[in-house]
Amino acid sequence: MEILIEKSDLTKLHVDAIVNAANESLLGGGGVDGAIHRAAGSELLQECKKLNGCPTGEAKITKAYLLPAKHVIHTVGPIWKGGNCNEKQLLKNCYKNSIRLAENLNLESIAFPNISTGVYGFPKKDAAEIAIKTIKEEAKQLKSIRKIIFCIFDDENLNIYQNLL
Ligand code: AR6
Repeated sequence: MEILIEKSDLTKLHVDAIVNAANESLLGGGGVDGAIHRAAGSELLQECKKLNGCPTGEAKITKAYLLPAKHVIHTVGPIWKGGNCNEKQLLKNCYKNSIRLAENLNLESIAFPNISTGVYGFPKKDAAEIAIKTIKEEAKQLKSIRKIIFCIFDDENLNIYQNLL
């Protein structure tokens, strides 16, 4: 079992599943969500329309179409509202539910973006601590997943993850 940090674009990774930091509509948006939909092509949106959205903290899976990954796991991070609206637990749920979904489908590799740390404004260090702690806890129970990548896009998150891992 490997847990890795990789500074790259999530849409370029050859893994069984990439995780999308989506919104509750699952109908696309900016940031990594926009990049994933652009790279996957319009069939991804067609499949997402059939999912009837996704509550914050939960996760749903689709095919990945034109992406090099095999699947996209769409999860919805919390919008940061100051920390008293259950944001930490909801962010934990995103990592937990996404990796369990991948494990239940016998996938072997998964890559996460830094969920909620862009437009949704979650403090980056707190988000990284939650992400790493949750994945390490989950890793103890995993059988099929052999490789977990934290795919990092910006230097601030890269510094934080390098210090924490
Ligand atoms: N590959 C990897 N990481 C990326 C990429 C990429 N191509 N592009 C951005 N990031 P954000 P959120 C990083 O804003 O905060 C969307 O509109 C970025 O540096 O994409 O969860 C959705 O539709 C940041 O660290 O997601 C929602 O409405 C991280 O991805 C809303 O944004 C997350 O930033 C979700 O906000």
